[in-house]
Amino acid sequence: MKKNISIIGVPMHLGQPRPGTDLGPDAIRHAGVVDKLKRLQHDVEDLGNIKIDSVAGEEQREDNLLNLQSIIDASTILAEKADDVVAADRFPLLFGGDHSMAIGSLAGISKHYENLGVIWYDAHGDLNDSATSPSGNIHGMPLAASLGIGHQKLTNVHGEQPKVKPENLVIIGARDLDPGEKELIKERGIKVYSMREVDEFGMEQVIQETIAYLKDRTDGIHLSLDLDGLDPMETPGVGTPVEGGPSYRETRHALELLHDADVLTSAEFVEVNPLLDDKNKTGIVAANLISALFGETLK
Ligand code: HAR
Ligand code: MN
Ligand code: MN
Ligand code: MN
Repeated sequence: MKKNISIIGVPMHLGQPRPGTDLGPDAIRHAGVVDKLKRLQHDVEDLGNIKIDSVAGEEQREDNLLNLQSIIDASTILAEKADDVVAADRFPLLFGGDHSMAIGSLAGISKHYENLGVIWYDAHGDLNDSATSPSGNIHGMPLAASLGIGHQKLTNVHGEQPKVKPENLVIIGARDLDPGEKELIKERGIKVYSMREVDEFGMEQVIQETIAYLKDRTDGIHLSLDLDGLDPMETPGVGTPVEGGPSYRETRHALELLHDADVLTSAEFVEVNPLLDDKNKTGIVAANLISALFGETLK
């Protein structure tokens, strides 16, 4: 199916302390993704990168939250942009940038859905708040914030309501959850396919079950794919690698299945850090995964 895709680059780096994720969107572009999508017959517009402050000098930290105010400012701008893209009936495709950007993307996109489904493909749960976070890094908190949990400034971006309901969420590939995140998952009944389950059932079944689960209860589905969800042997350009993840092949197959089901209404590819990468391996993997999601087949 031909899609009208609007790319938004989000050079977000404020959600964690390592420099380089601000270069992520351009690293994905340099892997040729726009041409690939055009060759697949999609209508593609690249809106460029949103403007994000570089924090010079003293680190801002408030209530165990690194760069809180700068992240709110960037998230507000991103939410408006993403909202506009959905309002124009186009498919938002976001390139990141650290995962704190999902606060803004989900806030903007969810405005248009009563029950937005979310597939969170990640080694991490990103379900911390300032009390449970071991780091104070907001890239470990976007999913909690989107559920309405955490600092009010984070949960109130682009509207006070929770952006996502816990029953509309599926986490895939988790293998590094903090104690508070595990508690929250139990308490809210969040569906998680940890690596244990991915290994046990296989990616094919995990994705088919995910689609079946979300299809009936949601009116749109957003994919948030953290490149650290994959095994770091294949995506070394990430700030918080965790061994024992799914391969590029398994992940690519997951995205091929999502393409065939034609259920996604928005997507983001995040945590690409070219300064930690090896010859843009991670940017290239991201571009290839995006191509698979939009119908490229390897035959
Ligand atoms: N759970 C840890 C924390 O909150 C590490 C989070 C790492 N986050 C990301 N996004 N890379 O998934 O600090
Ligand atoms: Mn460039
Ligand atoms: Mn993440
Ligand atoms: Mn992660």
